[in-house]
Amino acid sequence: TTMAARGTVVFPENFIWGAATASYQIEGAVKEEGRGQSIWDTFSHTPGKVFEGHTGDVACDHYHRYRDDVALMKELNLGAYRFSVAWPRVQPDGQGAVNPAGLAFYDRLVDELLEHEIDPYVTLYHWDLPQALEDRGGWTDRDTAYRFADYARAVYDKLGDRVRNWATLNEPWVSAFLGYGNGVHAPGRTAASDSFRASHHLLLAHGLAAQALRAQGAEQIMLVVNASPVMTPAQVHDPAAEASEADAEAVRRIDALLQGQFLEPALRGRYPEEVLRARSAEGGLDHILDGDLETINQPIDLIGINYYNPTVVEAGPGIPADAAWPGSQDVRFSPADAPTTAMGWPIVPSGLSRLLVRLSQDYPEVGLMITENGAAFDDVVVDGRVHDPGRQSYLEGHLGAVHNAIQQGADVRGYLVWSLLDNFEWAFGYDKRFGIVHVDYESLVRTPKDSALWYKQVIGANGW
Ligand code: GBH
Repeated sequence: TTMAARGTVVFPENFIWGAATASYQIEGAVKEEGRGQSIWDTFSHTPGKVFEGHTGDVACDHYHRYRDDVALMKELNLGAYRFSVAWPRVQPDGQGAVNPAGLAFYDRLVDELLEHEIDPYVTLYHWDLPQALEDRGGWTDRDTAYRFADYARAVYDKLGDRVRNWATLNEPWVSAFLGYGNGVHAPGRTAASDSFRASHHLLLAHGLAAQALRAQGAEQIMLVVNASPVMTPAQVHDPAAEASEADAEAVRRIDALLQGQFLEPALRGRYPEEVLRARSAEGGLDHILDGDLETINQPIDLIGINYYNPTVVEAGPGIPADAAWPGSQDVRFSPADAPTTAMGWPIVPSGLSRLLVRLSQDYPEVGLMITENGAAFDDVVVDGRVHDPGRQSYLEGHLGAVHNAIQQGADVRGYLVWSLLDNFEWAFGYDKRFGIVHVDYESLVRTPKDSALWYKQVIGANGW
């Protein structure tokens, strides 16, 4: 039963409330029921790549505990749950016959969610590429995009009768530029030209998969991006602060590389000028074939927004170019004047309002969905309770920012907190905890944190 909020922050009637996770970060069971190896298995088992050699071998053991986890979601009032499908469970080598046992897991999970009246949001790719495909070039190889569309079709064949919401890729910027640019993520390759090739082939994969999903009858299709408003240091607290022409140019260029590079091809069928220029300087444009932009530009219904913090830049020499940002040679990435989370990321809720208002203006034909927002903090565990005031205030601030954006006219349909559970935080292993539910990695016991109990109330009241 839903009670209207008594306070001032009341969300629209059909606002969707939920939480998100990703396969490699929570499932474990990496060798079970025919699952093939992914690039993250290889990477996490390579010494020196992940904090203290942590791997996803066991993670939260969600593969075996999904029933309890769904019950927990229900207890927390969640109306939606975003999870990802591990491609190597479905196709151990990334192509060819499907592995029925692997697909059956997601089949059971979807049924369990629906029985609890929780709407599933399926992400087809959250970074666990089959290693066999990486061995043939991974995302730098054009063929991977076609293999992805086949895989998307196979997953839809199994789940499409019950799943309405489909995301193709999670954060293609991260896959391309951390995976093939600075090498902080799997597969750990480090060439600017490879990162741009990967980025284009990821987009092609998105377009081909969106086409396939639509043809099979998918109701809502989305692309999920790590969107971040780009601004100068002065604009963090004053959006109207003047910027020099050089600073404004740095802002435009990073904005184009971060989100224009993905949203413009997907929604407008073109690459921003800044991106074409950077690509020309780093390996050329020969991997962009005639017709690709038409394929990439498929009608979609929603943009999924993963927001954590703003990106603060100014023009400036003297900072060595980060390999994650080819094309940013004369841009300085600056700290924001703001408190930070345990990741060292600045806490700037107003950045989320600004981002949502702008994206809704730029792309009025699609809705927006917050597919991830949340924070890592050092929680305090006492007598069976987990106190996380930092996370609760982060969530309250950012939900307030979402509400504010909606009042300014942004078409925001829902909010999924990252993350349901503490989990394998990629290169940081289990050292950083993003969950609203604490996981004891020895006993694997789950304990809702104070922030989860607060979130449950907010959902129940549709605000506060
Ligand atoms: C999301 O990505 C992921 O989807 C999720 O799996 C993950 O657990 C969660 O966030 C928390 O990290 O300028 O090169 O230093 C994170 C998005 C984008 C955040 C890049 C860090 C810094 C890039 N990330 N950003 S860089």
